[in-house]
Amino acid sequence: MSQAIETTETKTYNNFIGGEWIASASGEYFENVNPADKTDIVGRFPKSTAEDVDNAVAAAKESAKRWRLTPAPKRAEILFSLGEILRDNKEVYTREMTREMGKVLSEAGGDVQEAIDCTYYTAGEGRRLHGFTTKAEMPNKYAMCERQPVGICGLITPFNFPMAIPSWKLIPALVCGNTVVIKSGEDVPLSTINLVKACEEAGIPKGVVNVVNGFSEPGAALVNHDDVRLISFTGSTDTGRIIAEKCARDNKIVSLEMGGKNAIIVMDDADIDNAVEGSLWGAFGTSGQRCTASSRLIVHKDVYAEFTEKLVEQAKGLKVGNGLDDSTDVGPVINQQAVDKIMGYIEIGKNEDGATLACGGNRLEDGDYGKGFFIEPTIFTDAARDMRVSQEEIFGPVTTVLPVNDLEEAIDVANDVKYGLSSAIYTQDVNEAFHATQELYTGICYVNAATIGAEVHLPFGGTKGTGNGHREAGTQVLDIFSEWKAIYVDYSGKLQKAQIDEVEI
Ligand code: UN1
Repeated sequence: MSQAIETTETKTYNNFIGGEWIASASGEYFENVNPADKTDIVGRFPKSTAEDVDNAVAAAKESAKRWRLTPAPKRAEILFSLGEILRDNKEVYTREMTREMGKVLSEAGGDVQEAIDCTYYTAGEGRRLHGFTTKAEMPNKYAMCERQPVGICGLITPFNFPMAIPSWKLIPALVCGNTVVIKSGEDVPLSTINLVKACEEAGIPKGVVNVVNGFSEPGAALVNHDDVRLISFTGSTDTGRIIAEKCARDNKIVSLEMGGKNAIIVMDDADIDNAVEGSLWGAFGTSGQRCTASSRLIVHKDVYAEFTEKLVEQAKGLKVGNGLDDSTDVGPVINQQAVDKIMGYIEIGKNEDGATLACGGNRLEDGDYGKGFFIEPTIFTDAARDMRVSQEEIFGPVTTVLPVNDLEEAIDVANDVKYGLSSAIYTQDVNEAFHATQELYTGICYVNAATIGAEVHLPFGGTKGTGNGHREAGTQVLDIFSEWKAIYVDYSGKLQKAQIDEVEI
């Protein structure tokens, strides 16, 4: 395992409010630590308060009219410049992301690429933002529909996709003509700051994009702020529920992306090597810290032994280490709290009647591993559907293998969780594949691929406990960040009463 970056002087970063980089009103800072090496301090970031949020919202309010009245194609032009800046700095952002978040360099590069893709794709909407026209009931009357911005948007982002997820929220919010306050993920503030610095450089006017860093205080202040019209949140189901309740009381628009317990079904006719490779990638990529992670592998009994043997053997060969080292397959998890939660679930799995710990199960602490938060790729085999490790989101490098007798049972097991983000099936049978895509009740479904790796031009989100019915990405995200306005133009020059007047034909 390579040494982490040498710590020279620790850099201090600030909030971005009204176009200025300023300290928190608290005057306090917190340290952002490299999860692969706790001695490596990535930077000091403002520990923001409700007062900082007030200032950021005031700045967003001040700039709202100017940005709303900027023609959407012009907003898009600025966003295309932003895309270029992100593309030009991809390498720097990638390394800084791995250093603060831990995921391996190739995956951090993918995260930045997802932000670039999102920016280019969504900027294009500035020249579409399609509405529609239709026929009015009355003669000499015109009817049409268009999107209008919602106002000030509060964006609360998680640690696992430090640039992609902020971009999924920020770019559509901006193209629709809203102004925003972002509360960055406390473990990964630098990637948000990099994104926002790029916004500044691209020429987005002062006050349109604001960032406050810190913990729950600024997050709660944003949710509670009277001038914030919309909250877009990605994170845990527990926090999401609290946010949703608060937003309901205040009549705010709220969009939630929360947990997952995503299943891959492996059928008896599947290409087993392909299924094993996909399962390893889906379960242990990003150390399992994806909402889309393949945390359940539902395997037909006729190929169960072969699949499980290959899976376990290859999982044992994965190299855990610092994500900055090119030979690493699986990086650290994000922090001590994550270690405690994941190790807690591993204990639960070990004690659950019937499940077998087939590999992994340990925190790695020898030598350089002791400096970070490393957990071995862990597989429980012979699991039953109702076990806690088969039901609850672990958000770490842990997956569960469940044997089934046929496709119907596999689909039933796959759907039998409270979440519904992503699902997958490996099979060579086109009938089975299509049947599964219809019956798996998730927002995303893959055939002969793992549950991870969604692309930005398709809708992203889940059913049941994963969300509240919204979809990010694609054009569907525009329904979060804009509201419809129906416009009627009566050019008859007289009073015409819809639903009441008889129309002569
Ligand atoms: C998440 O884990 O919240 O589909 C986002 C994927 C990525 C995004 C994951 N494109 O796995």
